[in-house]
Amino acid sequence: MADPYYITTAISYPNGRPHIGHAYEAIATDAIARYQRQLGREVRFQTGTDEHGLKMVQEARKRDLTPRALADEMSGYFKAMAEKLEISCDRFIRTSDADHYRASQAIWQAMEAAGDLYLDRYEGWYSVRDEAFYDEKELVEGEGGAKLSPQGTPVEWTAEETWFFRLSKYQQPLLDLYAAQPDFILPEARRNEILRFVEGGLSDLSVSRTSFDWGVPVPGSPGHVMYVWVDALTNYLTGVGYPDDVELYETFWPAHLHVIGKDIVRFHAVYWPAFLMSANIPLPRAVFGHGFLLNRGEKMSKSVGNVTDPMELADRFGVDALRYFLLREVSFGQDGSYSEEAIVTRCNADLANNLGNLAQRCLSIIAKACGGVVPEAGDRTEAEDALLASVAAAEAGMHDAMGDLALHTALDAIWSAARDANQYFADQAPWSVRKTDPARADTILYHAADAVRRIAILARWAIPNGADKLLDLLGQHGDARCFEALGHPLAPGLTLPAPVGVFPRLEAPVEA
Ligand code: ME8
Repeated sequence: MADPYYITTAISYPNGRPHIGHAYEAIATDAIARYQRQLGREVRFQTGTDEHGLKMVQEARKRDLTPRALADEMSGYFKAMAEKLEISCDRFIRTSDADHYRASQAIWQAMEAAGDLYLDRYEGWYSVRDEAFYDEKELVEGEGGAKLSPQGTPVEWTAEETWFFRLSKYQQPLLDLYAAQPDFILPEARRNEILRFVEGGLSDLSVSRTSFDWGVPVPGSPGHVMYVWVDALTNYLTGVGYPDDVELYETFWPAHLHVIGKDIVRFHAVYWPAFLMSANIPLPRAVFGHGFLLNRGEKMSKSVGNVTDPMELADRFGVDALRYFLLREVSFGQDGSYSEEAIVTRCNADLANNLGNLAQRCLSIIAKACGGVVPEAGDRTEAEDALLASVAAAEAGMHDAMGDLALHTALDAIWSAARDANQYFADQAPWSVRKTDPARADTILYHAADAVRRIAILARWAIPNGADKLLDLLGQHGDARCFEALGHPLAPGLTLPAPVGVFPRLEAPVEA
């Protein structure tokens, strides 16, 4: 396999259980990783947990646990979620892993060797919730005159001796980077925010802490642990063997895409490339800041009590339904809203009534009327030509959309062919044609089955379970599930297993 591709999610803070925003990011990134695999690329996909920092220390204290015990427990939930949601990661990294300490210390030493780290006293505002330092000018006023970060989180005054990173030195190199690589920050709106921020000037960044010890020790500086974002961002390098596994590193670094949420674009598009420039490490090709998921249009928060457990949704509606809904309904890059009713409506329309119904009807007739063997196709009529053209247009539309990371548009293109295939089947009515012209009925059944096969291959990166079940029912294995297989027709004469329903109808939630 050639053409390596490295993609990552952000790593989540395991200071609580995963919520649907975490699930969304993992699903979207997984969809892109699977798409790239179906193209035949050698993909490496990493996700995991970000376990150091003050936020973890404080939450552990509240629960009377050590930070490590808290991380062990909660990281387990994130791992279980990844498994349940069919997240096809090659590594689930924990920043408490030993090789991650090694990588973080190596990048630190490289930045130090470049003359970019110096010891000084830090005095300024810190938000534990964001694990971020803010300039006075960035703060906003909250209720009762309280000072809040631009994200609306509380800030506290901190004063301690820390190591500083010469971020100010990288203002111009960063602006040059954004100009030379307009696709470095995606989508465009996020790029503009970052441009404005960097053009406004960059202060040096405090990159170590002495007031707690839950972090990666700063090499040669007892009492200092690294600022959590220095080690967190380095996870992307750890996962490809930096600094020891040269072969893995050279195969996959620089990363093709870091998928993250819109609230942490600054860390990925400013700090991260600056650290890498300093350490003389090539930069990732792109950072995509997706939108936030809102519960019925409202921000999720523990106090409002509308934080949804993604595992419950997956149990209730099925993994494919949850994945399909999130990928189809949210414009990738923008905020999106979800509700149980919306999941039911969307999935019943597109999965149960459309693709699932077509597959079920077509395969049952093949089972009954053709002895479960894919029939021979006779001469094509205009109807078959139109169906084939619709599926070919879906394929082209999907690739175009995926080139722009417009996952929702890619699915829309595929489902336009699914609608056409359903219409074809209803119009051609093979069950009634069979009575007068069995050869023509065979042709219709063949083309309907081939359309299902093609649509399942096209949609497999989004709904891996259901698509694979359809492809099982169509006798398609292994390589026959990659996009390359779209270049070949379905083989007549293939004996198929007994058909079963693939996408169950979902029940609407009962009003409380
Ligand atoms: O930020 N909708 O961790 P995190 C969509 N550890 N995405 C959401 C979301 C929502 N409602 N809420 C959060 C961190 N996210 C750091 C990252 S990376 C080196 C370190 C996204 O657990 C969020 O934007 O707060 C981020 O990309 C990811 O979930 C983890 O968030």
